[in-house]
Amino acid sequence: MQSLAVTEQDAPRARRVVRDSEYPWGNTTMMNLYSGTTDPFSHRCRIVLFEKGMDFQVIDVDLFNKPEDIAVINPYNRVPVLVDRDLVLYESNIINEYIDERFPHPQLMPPDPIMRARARQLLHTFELELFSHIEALEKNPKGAEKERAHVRDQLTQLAPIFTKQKFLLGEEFSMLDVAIAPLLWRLDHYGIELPRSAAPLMKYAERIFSRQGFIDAMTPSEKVMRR
Ligand SMILES: N[C@@H](CCC(=O)N[C@@H](CS)C(=O)NCC(=O)O)C(=O)O
Repeated sequence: MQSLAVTEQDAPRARRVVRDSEYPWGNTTMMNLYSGTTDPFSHRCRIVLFEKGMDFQVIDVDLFNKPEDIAVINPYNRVPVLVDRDLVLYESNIINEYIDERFPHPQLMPPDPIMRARARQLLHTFELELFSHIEALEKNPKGAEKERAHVRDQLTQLAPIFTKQKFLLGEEFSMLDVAIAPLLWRLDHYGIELPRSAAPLMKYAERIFSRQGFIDAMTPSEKVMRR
């Protein structure tokens, strides 16, 4: 069995590294996120944790050398997985809504039920239209032409929104921006080139990339994905 211990040199201050003595459950008094170091879904959860700024621990998981323990805590054997005392959660959007409700400041889901329902609907659309293609792009970076073209076209369609507003739901950063940010960060990495008409989208992406929470949430492997 592989050890979950990691030795990242430039881990940000709030990000704690699991030691062998805490293996395999990390620190039982705070939230533990089992997170892939290059995984866009784990990246989403790290962004929310760092935006909230409370105490938590990120346990880095090397997906190329995945510890067998992940299958014990997630029947689908995937990351991210959040362990908060007795609660074990998987699926990035479900994890993120839980963190948002446990630590309401700053609130990332809209407070109004109608807007919240719309936000959930859009999160679902992102999964179907964008993130369902991630596996193909990750597994076959040189191929996957169809998937690359689909993601490019879908993102290009979003661009006009950002001529009118700063973020996906309006003037405030929200869970929708969290959900899409890891993909925007990986566009070069996946070989996705957007047309000139998508310039407002890229300006929006830079706005997200300059947030302290986004910067702190990145692993060293993610930092080098974008030139
Ligand atoms: N829908 C899931 C997707 C999670 C997922 O696909 N995780 C991948 C990494 S991209 C994984 O752990 N795959 C298992 C593996 O690579 O062995 C979520 O949002 O959390």
